[in-house]
Amino acid sequence: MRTQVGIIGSGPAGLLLSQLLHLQGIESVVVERQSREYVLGRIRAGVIEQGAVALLREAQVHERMDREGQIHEGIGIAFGGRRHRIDFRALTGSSVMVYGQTEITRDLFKARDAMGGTIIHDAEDVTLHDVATEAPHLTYRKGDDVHRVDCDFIAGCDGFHGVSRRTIPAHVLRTYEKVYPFGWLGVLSRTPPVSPEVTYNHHERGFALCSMRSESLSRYYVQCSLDDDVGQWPDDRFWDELRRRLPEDAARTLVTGPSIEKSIAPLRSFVAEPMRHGRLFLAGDAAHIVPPTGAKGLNLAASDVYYLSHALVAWYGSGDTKLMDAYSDHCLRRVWKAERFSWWMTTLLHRFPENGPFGERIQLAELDYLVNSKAAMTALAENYTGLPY
Ligand code: RFL
Ligand code: PHB
Repeated sequence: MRTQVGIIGSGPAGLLLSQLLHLQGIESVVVERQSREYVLGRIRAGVIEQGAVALLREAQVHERMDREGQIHEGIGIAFGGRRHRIDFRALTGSSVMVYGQTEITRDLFKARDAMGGTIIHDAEDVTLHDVATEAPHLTYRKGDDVHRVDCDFIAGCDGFHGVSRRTIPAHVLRTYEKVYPFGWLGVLSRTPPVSPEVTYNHHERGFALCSMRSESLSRYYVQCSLDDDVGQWPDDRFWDELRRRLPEDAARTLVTGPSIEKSIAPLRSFVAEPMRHGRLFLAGDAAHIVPPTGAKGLNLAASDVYYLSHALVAWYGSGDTKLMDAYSDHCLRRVWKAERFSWWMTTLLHRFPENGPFGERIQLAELDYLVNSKAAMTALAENYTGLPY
């Protein structure tokens, strides 16, 4: 098989790239290791920045998002038993969209299917070849048959555990990493959210996040130990722990119910540089990971895809390599700022036992400063709603 751009991974990065390229007359083939059911079963991000919303509109997959997504003009930060509001609209004139990554992925699959896009699922042993030449190709196995896709470029959109980044020789790739000593236990439940806005809770027992997908679907997380396993967290224990970490009025009004999904995610900061090697371009989690505290992972995947789609459109349009040559630098400037913000939010809000009582007092002082300083709140609002592309 031959195509113009071979895309590895059908997460939001791969599907969005494929869709944007198609609308510009550039053909691609998406090769995915998992089944479609598996990809659509993953519950992940929920907060979409303005820039990503605009890109989803450009990709013509905005109809349901505009109908069902919620525009949020602020978030809550709770500590010391009180909730404080950061008013994005008043501070920056901006807002975010609350709409699940699962729904974005579903919308993108639907659009790709409607436009005749090729997405190959259950592709095993995906391997990249000759990426440093002008004729790269990839191979994959389905059952006993090995297939080959020849292309002009390969986009590695296969997430943190994918194969693309590992194809770049070790002497070319620099990696930067920070692993946090805790995880997030997440629960999705068909209950009305405790607050109409996403609320980040600092508590001496550990961090808790109250989020939502709709007026009747809640998403909650509690900081947990890396040794924990979901089996140790029956629903009752989860709700009790969450309640203990919320301000009293929220704890009192929290509506509980059976969990629909429950999972534990470790927290990590990671960046790989450069994001391009020859004709291979990394995008999204394949190149960088942020802890979810800043809600930046999916949004960074979208900004990478923005830069990559523009670079490919310029190359196919006029042979211009300027944007392609600048791809890694353009992405990384934005990536590192989101890395900083996500690290800062994580450091501010979680319990780090090794920091001791002094560290906890410093956190509380910073939180108190944050919610009483217009400058500090504006900086948070600017970063949370999304820095410009
Ligand atoms: P994905 O979504 O991981 O997709 C990669 C795809 O590649 C496939 N794949 C392969 N295919 C072929 N061959 C191989 N060898 C392959 N290896 C892997 C995988 O099956 C998969 O389908 O990466 P992408 O597209 O870069 O998208 C990134 C986002 O998914 C991620 O950054 C966000 O989910 C992070 N994130 C959040 N981001 C936000 O912007 N806002 C949030 O509120 C937010 N909350 C979260 C999050 C991530 C979380 N977890 C579980 C990691 C909350 C959580 C709990
Ligand atoms: C979510 O709704 O899943 C969510 C919201 C905000 C975050 C992380 C996850 O920072």
